[in-house]
Amino acid sequence: MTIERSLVLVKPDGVQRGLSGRILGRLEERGLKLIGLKLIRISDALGRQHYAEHVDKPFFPGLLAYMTSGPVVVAAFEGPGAVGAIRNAMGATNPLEAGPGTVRGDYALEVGRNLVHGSDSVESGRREIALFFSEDELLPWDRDTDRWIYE
Ligand code: DAT
Ligand code: MG
Repeated sequence: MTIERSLVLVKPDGVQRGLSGRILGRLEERGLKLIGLKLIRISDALGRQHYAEHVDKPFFPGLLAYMTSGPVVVAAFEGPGAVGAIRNAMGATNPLEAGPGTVRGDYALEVGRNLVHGSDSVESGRREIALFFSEDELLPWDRDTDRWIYE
């Protein structure tokens, strides 16, 4: 499996509800490697760029208001098949359809308060990480446990 990168956002509801550590912890425990991390408030402009594919959707104004309403935790993760692994760990977009054991299935009820973002493809991961992090904010590193997680 090739090493992929994904952007993960703990959305404002996740930070407000004190779930940031728990959400990132699930991904860390899975074996995904954290290579960038910060707390920011998303501006309107950044929100529009991040969700460019949704700007014309009827739910976009509410989505933008939600995403800019408070601090978010911004993380970049790396690992074999990281994009799909993170999407699976997040669960379906609508939390009522998300399975047990997923973040959204365990902690959320509504699509407009679904706690977490993860890139939906390797290409989106590249684009979104470049949007949220400058190159010098990313720190690829050799983890002593890598050989116990990757073959
Ligand atoms: P995901 O976050 O699972 O990648 P998405 O990219 O389709 O889902 O949508 C981005 C966010 O927009 C999603 O996390 C919540 C919101 N959203 C999507 N569909 C929606 C809908 N039908 N009504 C309200 N909000 C929606
Ligand atoms: Mg998406």
